[in-house]
Amino acid sequence: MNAVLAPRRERTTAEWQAADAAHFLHPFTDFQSLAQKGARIITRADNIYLWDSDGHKILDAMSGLWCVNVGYGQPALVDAATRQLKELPFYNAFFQTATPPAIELAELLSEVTPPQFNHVFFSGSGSEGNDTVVRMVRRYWDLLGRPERQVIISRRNAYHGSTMAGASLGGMSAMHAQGGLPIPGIVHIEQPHWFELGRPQGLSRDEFGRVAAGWLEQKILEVGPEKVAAFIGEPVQGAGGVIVPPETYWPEIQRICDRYGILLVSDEVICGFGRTGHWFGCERFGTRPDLMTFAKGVTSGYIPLGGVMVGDRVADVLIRQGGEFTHGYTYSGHPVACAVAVANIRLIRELKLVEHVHDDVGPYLAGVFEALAEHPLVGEAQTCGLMGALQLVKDKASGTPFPAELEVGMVCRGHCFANGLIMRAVGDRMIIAPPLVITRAQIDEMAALIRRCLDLTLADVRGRGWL
Ligand code: PXG
Repeated sequence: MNAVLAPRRERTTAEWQAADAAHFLHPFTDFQSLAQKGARIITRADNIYLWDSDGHKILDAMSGLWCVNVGYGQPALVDAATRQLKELPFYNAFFQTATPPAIELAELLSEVTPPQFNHVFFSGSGSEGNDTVVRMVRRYWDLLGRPERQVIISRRNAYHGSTMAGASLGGMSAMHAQGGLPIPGIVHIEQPHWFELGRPQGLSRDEFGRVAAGWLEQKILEVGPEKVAAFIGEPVQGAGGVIVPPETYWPEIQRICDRYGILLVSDEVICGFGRTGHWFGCERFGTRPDLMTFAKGVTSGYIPLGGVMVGDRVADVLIRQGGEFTHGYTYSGHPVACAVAVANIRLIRELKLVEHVHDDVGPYLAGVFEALAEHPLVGEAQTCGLMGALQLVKDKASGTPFPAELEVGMVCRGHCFANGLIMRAVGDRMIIAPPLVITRAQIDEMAALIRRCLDLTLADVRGRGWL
């Protein structure tokens, strides 16, 4: 047989783990501790379930990494990729060329995004998309003769990616501590996290939303309004722990951006493509962003693709006054990735997944989480569309957290893994974002697993004398 086409050699889990530890540096991983434990090897998937190399079935309540919106095993996406790979596996979009899938996707994206978006700049990932945002925002103000407008305001505990610009925009202190970040011209304000910041002060959610948005205005005045280029935020902070902001927050942020004429950038890498029960998170919260970063759900993660939707305000300046924008990636508009994205968006439409989340499973999940909020370990339960968070606390009545060093979230996550559920821990916040195709019956199945793992965590925490 042709060696290139030889089937993958079957190996035991231990063999995979040994080869993995010997050669593969994983992202966001303590290499030594992984080598000791051995990686979990995922070998196949279908719908909302994964199987590992020992044959265990796992309910994937994280959609891979917030991305498999249409669920695993959708033949339409596989066929789109196969067809495009055969017809034209690659050509670039530099030097005044284009390919049909990239043009089709650009057209389709302007249909499904809010009306101000009629242009797109493609990248290979969300991080690259946010690098493009930084370059484009500064280019915009340069072209308008305002080069001093350089500063981009973001938020603590935001996640905007892992490149130099993405990690700088993000507000993760552990990331800033490595590599001399943030890069110049990026500053942060506090996040709109009511449970952590508003509740202890006795503020209602709505009062706190206005206070938290006010921090943006304070920062603009501190930096000098003539120096501020843009504000960037995730509609709901995802990696930060599914922090659903108060309803008063985003309208006030929009008002402040308008007042000072600064660009509003919505990072929709997680919230886009139906996650919140709307096509995009900005529609859920009523903002009119000038730029919108996307990735993940655009292809349901079947193949890497990201980009930036460019609103008319910015596109008009870039196109009419622009000249060459000296920026782009080899894979900007990759034909196979774009063909998969086109199929994915058509499938989201055909299956009416946005409506499914908005009218059916989103409200159903909210009810299920309300019930889980009764659990003695849960201090707060929040959902938005098909995202959910359970804040684990030591004392339910007062909302007192566990000491961080106990890592109670990790204890709970361990029980989830052992019980066939992938749910993430961000500190002591347990989070989920299941595929949008999930049914009510599957939500019940997930909720039963979550409840069992909360009970096991409670017993564990009591057993260790932490309660
Ligand atoms: N913006 C947001 C809002 C994201 O969530 C990125 C940008 C970067 O996208 P790329 O494609 O470059 O990874 C993300 C990515 C987690 C986790 O632990 C979340 C992400 C990535 C890795 C881990 O929740 N989000």
